[in-house]
Amino acid sequence: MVIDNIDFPFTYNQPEHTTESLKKAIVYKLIFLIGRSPQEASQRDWLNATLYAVKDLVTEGWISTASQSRGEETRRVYYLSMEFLMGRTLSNALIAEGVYGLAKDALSELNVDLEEILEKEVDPGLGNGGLGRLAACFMDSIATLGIPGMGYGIRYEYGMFQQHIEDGHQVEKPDAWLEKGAPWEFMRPSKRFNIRFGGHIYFEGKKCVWENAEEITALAYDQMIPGYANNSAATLRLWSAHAGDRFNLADFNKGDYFRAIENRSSSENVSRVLYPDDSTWAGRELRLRQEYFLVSASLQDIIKRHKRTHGTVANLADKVAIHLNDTHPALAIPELMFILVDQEGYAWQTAWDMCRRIFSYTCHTLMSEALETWPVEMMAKILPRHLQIIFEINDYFLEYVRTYVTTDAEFIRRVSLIEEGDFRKVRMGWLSVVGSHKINGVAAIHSDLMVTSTFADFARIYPERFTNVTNGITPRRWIAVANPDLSALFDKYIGAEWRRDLSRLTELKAHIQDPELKQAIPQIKRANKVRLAEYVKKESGIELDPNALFDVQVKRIHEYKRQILNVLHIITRYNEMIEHPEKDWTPRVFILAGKAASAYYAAKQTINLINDVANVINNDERLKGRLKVVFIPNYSVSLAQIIIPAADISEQISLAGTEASGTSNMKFALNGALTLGTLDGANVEILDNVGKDNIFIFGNTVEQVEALRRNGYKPFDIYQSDEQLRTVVDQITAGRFSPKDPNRYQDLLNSLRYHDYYQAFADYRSYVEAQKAVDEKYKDQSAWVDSALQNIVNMSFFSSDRTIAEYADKIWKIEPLKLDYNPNLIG
Ligand code: CRA
Repeated sequence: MVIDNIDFPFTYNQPEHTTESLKKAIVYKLIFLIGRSPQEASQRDWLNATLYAVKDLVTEGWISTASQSRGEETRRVYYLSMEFLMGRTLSNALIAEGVYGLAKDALSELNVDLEEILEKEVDPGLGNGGLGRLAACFMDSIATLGIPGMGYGIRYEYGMFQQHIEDGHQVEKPDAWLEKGAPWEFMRPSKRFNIRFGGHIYFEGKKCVWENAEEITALAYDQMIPGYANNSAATLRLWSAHAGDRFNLADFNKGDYFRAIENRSSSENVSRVLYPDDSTWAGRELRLRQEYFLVSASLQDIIKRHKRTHGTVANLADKVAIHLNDTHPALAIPELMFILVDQEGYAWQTAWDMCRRIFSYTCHTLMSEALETWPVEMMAKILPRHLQIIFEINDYFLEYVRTYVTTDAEFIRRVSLIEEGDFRKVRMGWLSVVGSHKINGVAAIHSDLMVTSTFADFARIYPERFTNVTNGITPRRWIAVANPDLSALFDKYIGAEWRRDLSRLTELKAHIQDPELKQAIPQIKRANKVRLAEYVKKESGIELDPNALFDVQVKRIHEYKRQILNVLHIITRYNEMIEHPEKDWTPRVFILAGKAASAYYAAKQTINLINDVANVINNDERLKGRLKVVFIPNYSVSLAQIIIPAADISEQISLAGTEASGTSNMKFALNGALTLGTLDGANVEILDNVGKDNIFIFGNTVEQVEALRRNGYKPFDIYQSDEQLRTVVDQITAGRFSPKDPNRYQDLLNSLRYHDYYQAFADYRSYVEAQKAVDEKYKDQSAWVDSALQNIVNMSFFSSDRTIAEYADKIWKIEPLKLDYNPNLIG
């Protein structure tokens, strides 16, 4: 390997790699980095030694890509996100580097089982759900396509809590993921930036001075995201808060050593823990500090990097694109204004033009409770200069609206960046739109709704800014890593290229009638069900029949996702089975998993109900094992990798108009599950791609949902008129599933009977009918396999490589680097 004209004598150049060389590398790491002999090494030691050895392989390509993109002075994108849900590293890296088989053999010669040690790797939960996992898939695609760019996030000391189920309830335990060490990261002691909070501001002429601020240090930790088979890697830089060596000198000098140190730890709180809220907004001061911490550290770094290459910021907007993953990093807009105006001395208008060319923003939800607004008072206290800049942005913006759009006072009030009232608030969504040149939704239906609902006024002001980029998922993790048998089948028919070009899947269409292929699909599914059944047996003791239909809903627990509708149907089915035991019931296993935000009462009640219902059903011998319900605790990326490939049915049953996109729906379909879903989010595009005979669609459309809302929706009427539904609701009310605590679900049921904001009752009947259609179809296995295949071969569109190529082309205006794709590494 040659970097910067230095020829490295010791190289891991893959084509020369052998089992022997990998074995040596692993043992070398074990001895000299971990300090253990092979005789005394634990499974974790072997895992870490392997991780270090593979890290070396990735590092080579990482360093050369970085120097190539520096050399080419290319335009780059910086993806700012409060969440990155990366999942485990090792198996993905082994596949990217083309050495999975070699590593397996090398370890086996050392009497170590690769699959066993893979399971030992911690799964850092630095995200809540879809948004964080999407950011991870995007990093994978950025690396694979060779898009010059970087991700920026926070290195939370505690990620998403560990979920335990005790007596049916969710119990949260802290996730101290760093305690076991983080061999994959590089600490960057020299990459440190001061972050300021509070203090006060004053003007010296036109110049604003910000003084007496509290300061903490942001310290960088880098992770390499290996590109697939291209000898290249992208960087994810995560910031950690450090008090640095700043003590409170006054306390220290008074001899109050303890207080001086105590303050240090409170300033380090900024990166202590991820907020466990999904699609909702917490509104607490620490969160505002976290958001600013991410933004300020990242922007200082971006400017420094840019100056190092270009010597000036004058061309910043030509060379830099910054993407805001939802509004969480929206403070980047006033922060860049602060840098350009206060520090670099640019005129306001010049700085603002640069800002708008640089920023773009993805809106991930239309749920009103997720729209961030910060009290003006809080922002004044923590970020006085930024608040002032936001006011100024607002003045210019409203002047523009009055001049070019309308003078209607009501319109002006609605679009103002400041919400008036007793407590004035800064509207972060509005700020993101005003400061960006492009705003995108995450699925076609969501992007349409975005411009007719939340951002309707802004679509009138800036129609050209709004666009759609439908989400996607990486086929590397979601097929190559998660479903090795299906990967091997693809390889056999269409070669290995699908891993970097999912459109190749269409080539499978030519083989769709091949009896061998048709036979292999259910065999692979069955093997994956056996794998999941073994996990469930080990973790919870429940036996699952792999011949049953596996019906799966795994995602955050949220009212809009309507896990409750799933439960209502499960009980309906249970009642019918007890009433008609003689019928030819298709054996079913209902699998649910997901975390509830710790303060979300209704969601926690739902988990409790699922477990109570599971308990009754799983112990009812009259069912003869033909119905089982399992709630799998502590859903995570690594669990998803076991659960999704084992599903026959993918439940995507949110109320139409509420799930912006969903991404598990894509993972399931690509792994050959049939979707049972509403016309919501990306389900709509899945339907377009797979065709109506290969998906089960039910429920009201967005228009029908809105009409019901307008005309006064009365769930109680449905409860009264639908006998099966009434029976189910009355059973829960009477404590049929919680005999020791019969009133346990009163709140949940009252809310359903009298409000049912997410219209579960309205869709109940059509859902139950759709479930019957599922049973019927499953009886005809050949038709089922045909449909599963139609799902698989029609999923090309949902690759995150397509999504990222669209962002690069339409939004960021960035060309990929020309990387040497190495065909020897694939497979
Ligand atoms: N909760 C949406 O609800 C979407 C992902 C990724 C979400 C999902 O439907 O697939 O984003 N929204 O685009 C969100 O986090 C803040 O909003 C999600 O993950």
